[in-house]
Amino acid sequence: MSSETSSQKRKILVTCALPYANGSIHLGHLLEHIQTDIWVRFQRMRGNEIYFVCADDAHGTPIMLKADELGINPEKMINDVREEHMTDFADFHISFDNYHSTHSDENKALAEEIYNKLHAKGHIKTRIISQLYDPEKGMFLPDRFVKGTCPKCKSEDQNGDSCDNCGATYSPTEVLNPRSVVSGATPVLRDSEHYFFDLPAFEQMLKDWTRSGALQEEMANKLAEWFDQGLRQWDISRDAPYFGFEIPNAPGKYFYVWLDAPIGYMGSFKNLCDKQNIDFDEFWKLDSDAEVYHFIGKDIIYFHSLFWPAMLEGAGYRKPTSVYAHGFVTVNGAKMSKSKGTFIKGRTYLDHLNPEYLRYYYAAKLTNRIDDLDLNLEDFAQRVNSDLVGKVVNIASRCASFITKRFDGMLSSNIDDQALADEVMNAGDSIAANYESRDFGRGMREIMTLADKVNEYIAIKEPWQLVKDETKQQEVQDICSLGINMFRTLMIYLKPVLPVLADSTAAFLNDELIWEGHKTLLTDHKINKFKALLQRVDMDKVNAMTDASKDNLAKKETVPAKKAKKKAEVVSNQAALDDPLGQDPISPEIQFDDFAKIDLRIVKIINAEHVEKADKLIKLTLALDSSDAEGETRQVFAGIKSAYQPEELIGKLTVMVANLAPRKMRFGMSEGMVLAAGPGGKDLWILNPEDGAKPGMRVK
Ligand code: NOT
Ligand code: ZN
Repeated sequence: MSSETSSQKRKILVTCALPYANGSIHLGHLLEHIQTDIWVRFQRMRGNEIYFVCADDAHGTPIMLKADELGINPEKMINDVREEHMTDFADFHISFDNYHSTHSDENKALAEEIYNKLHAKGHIKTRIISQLYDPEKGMFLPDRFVKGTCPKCKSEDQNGDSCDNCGATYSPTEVLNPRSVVSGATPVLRDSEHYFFDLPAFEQMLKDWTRSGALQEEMANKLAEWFDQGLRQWDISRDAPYFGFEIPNAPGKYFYVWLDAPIGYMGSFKNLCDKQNIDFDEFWKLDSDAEVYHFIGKDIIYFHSLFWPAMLEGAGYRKPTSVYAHGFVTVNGAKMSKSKGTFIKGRTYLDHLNPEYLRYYYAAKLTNRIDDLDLNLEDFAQRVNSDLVGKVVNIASRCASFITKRFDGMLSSNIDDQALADEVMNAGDSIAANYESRDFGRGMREIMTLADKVNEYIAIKEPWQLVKDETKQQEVQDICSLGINMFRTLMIYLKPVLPVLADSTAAFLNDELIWEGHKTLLTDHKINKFKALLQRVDMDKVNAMTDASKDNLAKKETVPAKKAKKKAEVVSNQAALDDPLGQDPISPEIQFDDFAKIDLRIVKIINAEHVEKADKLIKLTLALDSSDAEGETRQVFAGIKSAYQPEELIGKLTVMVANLAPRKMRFGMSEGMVLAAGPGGKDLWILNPEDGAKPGMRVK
């Protein structure tokens, strides 16, 4: 797009997903906000006109009920939470131009306008649906607020939409002995008219958009699968009581939270435009030449790549230039866990550690793909210490004192090693390209390789030896001046990631570290006294942070918080189903008889395949009693893709539960369960076909 020499300034609007206004910011949210912020800061440094907006996502049933529990009105709650979110983000140096709320006048006006346009064009349909209703609380119940007995296996206390015991999925109206999670009352079926957005009408446009090349490859593939399954009309209304915006000309009906959430991007931008006299339409009109990007997590691709572009198209607005999805954060190889203290809130992190450590670590591990990112806390400390303290800042600390003590802070006018200087200065284009394409990890590696070279240069020249020789003083000044200059260039490259370190570097060097500065060197230039720029990561503080994350939950639990947690668990059950590796505490004790019922067999994996749309699952064909496909086989979906690729598994042995009742999963029948050992992530092992184990053997 833009090259370093082009004077064409781009107009860019960037958003990241809107956090819900009923919970704290945690390290998972921060991956996205840090990723986006680095990209935005880079674009700003390059002189582009860029606006970075976000907001709290303030509507919906969970927010309404949470405020209820706290005994405050939802407006008060969402204001408090928004304040908290803004402080957290500011402390991680997320440089929003505006942070608004979806519960705002701008958003209400835009949501109504977009809805009215869709309605006028015939894209809104209505039909009556039957839904469970809580007669005590006087409200319709979302699926996740119903519990009861599984209609298939009859196990009690299951979710309204799926069973943890047998894996069945069903509609909440099929649940036996249903009860409302909100009041405990028995729900009744009630009819209600709902409003639907006619998504299928936009199929061709969406297909064209998908093929336009603006989307990540994995995202385009997902979309292709959704097109194969057929698009369906989208239910955009909810009945009162609901915390949200009432639908025009439909008393008692409210916009579903996901209808006005993406419009919230526009609402926040509109609010900014009004404050700063920016032309909103320049960015959103149909033939706009501005660029619009949404950074999101992989769980909300459907909303951003189907509903949102279709709504914009139907209402006569331009579509996003692109939607960039990232994967989830795991900590120490597993899903963030409250019991292990790895469910870490942003605030808890800030209480113990410097936010720039996390910014760098995320940058160093980010790619432009939708892979999950593991925050391994040991590796985090080691990486930050070795790269930032040991490589980059080390250059300055090795050179600075000679310059200030012996040469009155003056950098030399000679360039001691032009080839080295050129190599570091010329890397700018390629580092810029990695920022532009969001391949931050690659960019960080490039910078660290240069830092290694500079350190090597200093080590070979040994200015601390030369300084002892009165005739070598000029050399010492030249070497250390080049060192300081190279440190400066590297800090220009790192500025989007480490804005605070860059600021203290700027003060030390009397230089602003603008992007174009990477092409020049400071000669005959006075610098200031060097002060320690960055502390090493102290593992004790990391441990204190995880300890505090455990405490957070154990100590402060009030009764409403416990109730809320119960609900959160209901909500997270589906996620747990998707993540069979989620690390749990020891399960309730069972009797020997229960154990004896489990038939464990050694089986041979005779086929293994990727499962479309399932990031963690592999479809296995297991031979039960012989090593080939002629005997009895079982098909099992196993969540071991973090550790193995399908092709590595064929021919290996594993232990399976052979008498587990078959479970219908989203992807097909699973006829058993395979066992693997390890903490999770890449560290997970199945058996190797050595040591005399044979398929069919019983495990004792
Ligand atoms: N609050 C949502 C979430 O998953 C994100 C909303 C993003 C805005 O945390 N929307 N769209 N489309
Ligand atoms: Zn069941």
